[in-house]
Amino acid sequence: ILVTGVQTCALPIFSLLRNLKKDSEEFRILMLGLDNSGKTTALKQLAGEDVSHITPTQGFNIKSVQHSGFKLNVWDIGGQKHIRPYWKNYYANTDAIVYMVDSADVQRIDEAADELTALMGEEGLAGVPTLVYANKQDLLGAKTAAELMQEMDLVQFKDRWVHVEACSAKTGEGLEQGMAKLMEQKAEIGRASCRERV
Ligand code: G3D
Repeated sequence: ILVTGVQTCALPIFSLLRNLKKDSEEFRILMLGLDNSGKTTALKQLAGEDVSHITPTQGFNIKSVQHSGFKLNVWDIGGQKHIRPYWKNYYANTDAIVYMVDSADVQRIDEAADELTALMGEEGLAGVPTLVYANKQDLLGAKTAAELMQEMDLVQFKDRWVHVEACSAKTGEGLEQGMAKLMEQKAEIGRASCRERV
């Protein structure tokens, strides 16, 4: 049998993870990080979309995308002090924070850490599970996940689950593993709250 015209098409990561979440629920993620950390590249891998089709919110530079029951709001953190008060409008009902770090940009690790600490202090985001992507692992000199954990002092956040996953948004490696851990964590919280109610 001759099969023609078959295209191998990689499934977007959210499609693969769809079974890990309850069908009826929307899973709302805030993806943040310094400019150039790789958010747009990761977004493309996760949602499988051509990023040119993701419409930035006017004036805010916030990109939103919905896919397979996941909703992602993505923006650069750092600078933009005058519009920060408006960010709160996007915090509501956040299920998870994904924080992107350029592990190869050693000059800006402190800045990335400071911004994350400020974010973790936001009242509306208290206790929200946080996945930190140690991105750009394909680059020489990139800090490992363990190094970032230590240098960004990520163990200081006692009020929530924080996990660092090494990845390359460029190749896609590590992205799915990180998201799967986040979903498992969410499921675990769900089971625990069910047990409390019984
Ligand atoms: P941002 O949305 O956080 O600002 P982008 O970041 O996704 O626009 O990425 C910024 C630059 O980093 C892009 O390069 C992008 O290709 C690159 N990049 C993102 N992730 C990775 C990665 O895992 N490895 C490598 N090597 N590069 C990555 P350009 O040259 O287009 O500006």
